[in-house]
Amino acid sequence: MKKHVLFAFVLIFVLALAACGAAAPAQPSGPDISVMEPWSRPSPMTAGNGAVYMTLMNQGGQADTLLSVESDIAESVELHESKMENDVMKMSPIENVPVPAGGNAKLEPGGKHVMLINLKKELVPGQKVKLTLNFEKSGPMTVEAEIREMGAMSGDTDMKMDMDKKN
Ligand SMILES: [Cu+2]
Repeated sequence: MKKHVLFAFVLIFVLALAACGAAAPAQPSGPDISVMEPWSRPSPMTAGNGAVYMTLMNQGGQADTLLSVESDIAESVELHESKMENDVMKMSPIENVPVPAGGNAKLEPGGKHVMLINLKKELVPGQKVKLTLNFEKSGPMTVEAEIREMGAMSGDTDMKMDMDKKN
């Protein structure tokens, strides 16, 4: 009889623990990053280099920052931004890409992009480029960017529309 009572106590204890676990509050709301539609252009765009575009979405309650990108396909990978200067499109390296809480950051033609410097392999349409994105808070995230045929790009029209709006 005593053993039964003890067993009952242990059982209640275990059940209580399980209930606590289930009722524990969710993780504190940090950044919640998802990488939407990463894609690249076939090479050669500019000799030996390539560009990758994507949208970084943050559905979390805290901002995050894309600090760097790594890929085996190129000797080095940089974050760049293109800007029009005296009617000439120029691009320069940027430190990072901030992703606001509950917002997004767009990497797109004519704007910010991931620059693949000195490609080791050709970027062939239909194939994919593996990239590791390093975020300040979310840590590393691996994505595969689809290499899209030049003719099949809807991005170009969007870019022109965006640029018209700014003028
Ligand atoms: Cu660039």
